[in-house]
Amino acid sequence: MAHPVLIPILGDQLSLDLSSLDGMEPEDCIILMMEVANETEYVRHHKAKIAYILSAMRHHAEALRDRGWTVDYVMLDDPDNDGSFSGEVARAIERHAPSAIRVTEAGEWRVREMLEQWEERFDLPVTICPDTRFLATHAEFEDWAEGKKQLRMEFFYREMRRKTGLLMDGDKPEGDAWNYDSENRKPAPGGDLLMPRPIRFRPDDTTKAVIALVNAHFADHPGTTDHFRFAVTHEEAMRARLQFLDEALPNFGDYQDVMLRGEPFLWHSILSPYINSGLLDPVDLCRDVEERYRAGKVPLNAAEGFIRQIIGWREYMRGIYWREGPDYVERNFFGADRDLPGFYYDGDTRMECMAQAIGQTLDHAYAHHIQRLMVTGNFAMLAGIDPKQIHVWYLEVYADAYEWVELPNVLGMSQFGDGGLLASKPYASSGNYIDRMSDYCGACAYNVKTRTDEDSCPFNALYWDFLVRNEDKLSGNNRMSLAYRNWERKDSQEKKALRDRAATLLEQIETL
Ligand code: FAD
Ligand code: DLZ
Ligand code: SF4
Repeated sequence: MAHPVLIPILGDQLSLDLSSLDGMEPEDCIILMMEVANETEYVRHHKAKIAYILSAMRHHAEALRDRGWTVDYVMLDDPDNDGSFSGEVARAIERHAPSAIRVTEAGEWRVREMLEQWEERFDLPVTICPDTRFLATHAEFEDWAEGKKQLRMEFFYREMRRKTGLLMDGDKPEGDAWNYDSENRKPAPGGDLLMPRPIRFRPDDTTKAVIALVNAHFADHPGTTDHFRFAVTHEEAMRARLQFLDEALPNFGDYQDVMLRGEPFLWHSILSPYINSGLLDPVDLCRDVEERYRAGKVPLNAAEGFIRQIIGWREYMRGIYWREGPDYVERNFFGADRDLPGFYYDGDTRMECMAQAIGQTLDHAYAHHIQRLMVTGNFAMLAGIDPKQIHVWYLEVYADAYEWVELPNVLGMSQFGDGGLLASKPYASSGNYIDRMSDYCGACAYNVKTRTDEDSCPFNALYWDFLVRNEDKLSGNNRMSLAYRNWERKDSQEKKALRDRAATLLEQIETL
């Protein structure tokens, strides 16, 4: 092929209808896929996350070849591997003498800045195509956000409902309400409900080879590949999707916030790794969800709840990430600077909720939203952990974590590090919330009902201490006034006991 177009495809661009391929003919192009140390090591990704991405990349290369594309695939252990996207593009230019480069925009500022240098660096025309796997373009999000003091997801979500027509009844929302979240907070169910069991896909030879590679190269990274269960092909991801729609979706809404010991998956979809890396199309999935609602197979609160997570929260988080710029990661509203305790990396803590959430994370590179928000995220904020350190942890340990979605969820939503751009108040809570939504506290070494005893639940005293430490920053927030009034109602002895208990907990944080 004389002077083909070189099309680099990154590890989270595994969609067969990727924008960089649109309108191109296989006989004119070379696709370049690169396993590179820069990407596997810029944070210490969970072993199963790396294994998932590399195996999905290898299978995707085969799927593209089956469709007639020429794929130049660089393996991680290729002795000539340069270790970076730019270095590998440079080597590919030597191999193929391309006339131009076409690439779909990256999902991270770090990589976006790299792609933007290619034209000058390689002296070739470079087309950076918009990522059409998202509903809202950057310009649309900007237009929506323009001039608003607070960017509330709910209003953006309504725009996306109108744009897609999903769950719309003409101009009105289906059922006359936009949001059925108030129906989605049921506590933990009793034992008689049949729990869906997501398919565990058995590793094929490609995945087995990748797992061996990962364990050889990244032994010091968190997590394990022992429980590897991910789909790694488009077909497998479709099977996982079908199983979710059939078995878990009908109860998704009701038990969305529930946490149960030894049950990492509950009624969640576990589809985020596939959606974020391109194996599944998000809007297509939402259309299937709507269809099931219209066929009477799924209640409205479940269908609306699920669709809101995807066309609402997911799109909104992406909009915030790009709008706030590369310095968003530096924000630290509370000036929190405590180091992340070691138990985030081994799950070795007597706090049952933390041990469960972290333990399943290390096993499966997965925890559901409420575990991320109200357990590990809540604890970090209450304890005053440096938001950058907790951001890196989330980016490392979850198979679905790419900075465009992880950072606004962690820094904005869970740590209130942006001072309320994204959330109207901090998601801070005592152990009471965790007790209501889970069966963790009954099995815990700490007592959720008390606050200042030696065995009192750490979340309780830390909650009040967090409020008092940050009073100057939060007391003006209307949504916090009840909490501050409750603090003021306490007598000075109780206040002192709570603050003393919190000081002891923070001193001993590594041993909690
Ligand atoms: P389900 O509960 O089945 O939800 C369905 C889908 O909705 C998900 O697959 C996902 O695509 C989407 N979704 C739901 N909530 C969100 C949200 N807040 N933001 C974006 N998409 C959402 N999600 C990621 O995809 N990557 C991350 O790195 C990530 N980090 C998070 C960190 C914190 C502190 C918090 C609180 C949330 C984070 N989330 C992240 C959002 C959410 O927790 C995960 O999307 C969800 O747990 C994935 O599991 P699931 O596929 O079973 O989701
Ligand atoms: C996360 C990740 C990892 C672990 N490894 C690779 C890789 O070897 N090659 C690759 O193309 N992509 C990888 N990725 C995903 C990239 O980090 C992601 O595509 C960029 O951050 C852009 O969002
Ligand atoms: Fe978590 Fe406190 Fe409940 Fe223990 S008692 S599980 S630390 S909330």
